[in-house]
Amino acid sequence: MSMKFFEKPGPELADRVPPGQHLAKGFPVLTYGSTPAIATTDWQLTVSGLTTAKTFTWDDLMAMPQSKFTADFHCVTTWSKLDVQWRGVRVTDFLDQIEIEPQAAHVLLQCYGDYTTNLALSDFARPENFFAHTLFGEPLPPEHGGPLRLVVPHLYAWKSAKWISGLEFLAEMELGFWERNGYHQRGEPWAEERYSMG
Ligand SMILES: Nc1nc2c(c(=O)[nH]1)N[C@H]1C(S)=C(S)[C@@H](COP(=O)(O)O)O[C@H]1N2
Ligand SMILES: [Mo]
Repeated sequence: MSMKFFEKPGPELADRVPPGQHLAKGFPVLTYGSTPAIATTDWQLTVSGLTTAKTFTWDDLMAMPQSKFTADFHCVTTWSKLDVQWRGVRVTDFLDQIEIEPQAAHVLLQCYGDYTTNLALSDFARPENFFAHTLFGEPLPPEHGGPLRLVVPHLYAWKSAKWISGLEFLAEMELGFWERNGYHQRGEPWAEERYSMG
């Protein structure tokens, strides 16, 4: 039996698929290292840096406004998945719960399992970004970042931190794991910001 994992997008989808990307079959898992196991009863999200330090529990998160999202997902290794359906908490609704100091211009995202990735605050604090706990109507599976991951649809998916555990607000940019290892600081797929030129 022949297996075909990637498809060239047809003309009707060409404007949805950034240059150099192919449509994935299914939803691949891409993790550096092992998959952490976190029960929602143990789960916490801490905000630190240029904000009042605060820790949120799962119940705190569930008490925030819940929204549905449909978003395209672009991994820098060249696969894309269109119309992924999620539910969770809009980043801007989450940010309504905290006070960020005016000098904050960047955020370093921290994860269970030690992965990090960085975003400009202007790329993070957008209404189309969200913390997801549900994928296609099911609790977000651990391998896709459950119980909670960030999704940042307008940037390559390495910015969509799985098993998110912390947000550190910073005045200056601090590079995350892949950004320190040669990936682009921003990662905009339509501009093919894959690797850093530095
Ligand atoms: N904590 C953590 N988040 C992560 C990663 C990771 O290795 N660890 N991989 C990133 C990369 S490179 C991609 S493409 C997406 C993959 O998400 P998926 O496994 O749900 O497809 O998660 C991103 N978030
Ligand atoms: Mo990726």
